[in-house]
Amino acid sequence: TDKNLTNLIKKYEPDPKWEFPRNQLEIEQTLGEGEFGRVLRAEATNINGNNGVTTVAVKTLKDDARETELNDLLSEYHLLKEVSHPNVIKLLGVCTTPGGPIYLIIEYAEHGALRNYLRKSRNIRISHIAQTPEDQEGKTSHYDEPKTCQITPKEILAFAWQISNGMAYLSSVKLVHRDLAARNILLAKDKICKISDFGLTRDIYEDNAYFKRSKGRVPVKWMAPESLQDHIYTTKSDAWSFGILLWELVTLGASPYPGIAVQNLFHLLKQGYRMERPNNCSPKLYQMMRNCWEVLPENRPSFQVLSSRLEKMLGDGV
Ligand code: ACK
Repeated sequence: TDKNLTNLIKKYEPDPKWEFPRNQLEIEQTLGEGEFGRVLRAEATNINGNNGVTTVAVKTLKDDARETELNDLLSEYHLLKEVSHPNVIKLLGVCTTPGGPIYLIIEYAEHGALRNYLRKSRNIRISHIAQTPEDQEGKTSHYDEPKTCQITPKEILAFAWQISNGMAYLSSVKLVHRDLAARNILLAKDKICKISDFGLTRDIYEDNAYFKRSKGRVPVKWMAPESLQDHIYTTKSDAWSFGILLWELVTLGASPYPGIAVQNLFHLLKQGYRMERPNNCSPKLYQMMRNCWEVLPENRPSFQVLSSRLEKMLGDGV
């Protein structure tokens, strides 16, 4: 239709406020790769009011990406332009002019994806040993070095609180994430959580959490029953996903509903089945998960309520 065409043209129109010269961007390495997308690390000179060189992350498409992936990347760009919160990933610039690949330049998160970080924290010793050069040379490794990367229960709560704060902000500006999961949270300097990959970018990256459908991959195990059944997405379906994210946090990045096939999940949820309390999870935090997994969306807590409860739990040390 005419309206769609107008929107499309608008999407491709360079915005001088955000446009960044490609020759001021020095690509250094690939951080991650999906089916059609790629995240690169780069050094940007004089970007977004920062004088000198800034390490940034660059989202781009692979050569075989289709029109839809391009659209998704541009959608994310236009969405990111409008948001600003310490717990939401920040847009720094964009390269959309002809004569080169499309680059979405976002802030660099030094600890990478939260899910990977949580999983790495489980066997920090092993990964540490494997990486020491002394190891390769056959010398003694830093075996007794303190586990500086170990995650404490308090940190888990702090992560949950930060993510909830970011989500409260997004819901206040009427944005529904639709793909809230630990793999889409980035961990920046000082262990600050940044919600990322929102908009329609969810089918860019390969992940077996997604169930193939005509519209791409669907993160079934993070989805509320009403999203699975009627494709309804609201801040309350985001709250359901947040409950799953809490479970990912306490299990240090485990895959939800272990042993359950995605095909059976909807039926089980309808029957009232829910994941049980993980061993190391406090009853209070588990109660929060269960509140998020209420079958009726209106019975789930808002992110404002979740934030204040988490804040109180942080203060009480439970
Ligand atoms: O854990 P990671 O290294 O952190 O693996 C994923 C990978 O790219 C695919 O998403 C990394 N990544 C994505 N965005 C950023 C970013 N803004 N800063 C740092 N790493 C990023 C992520």
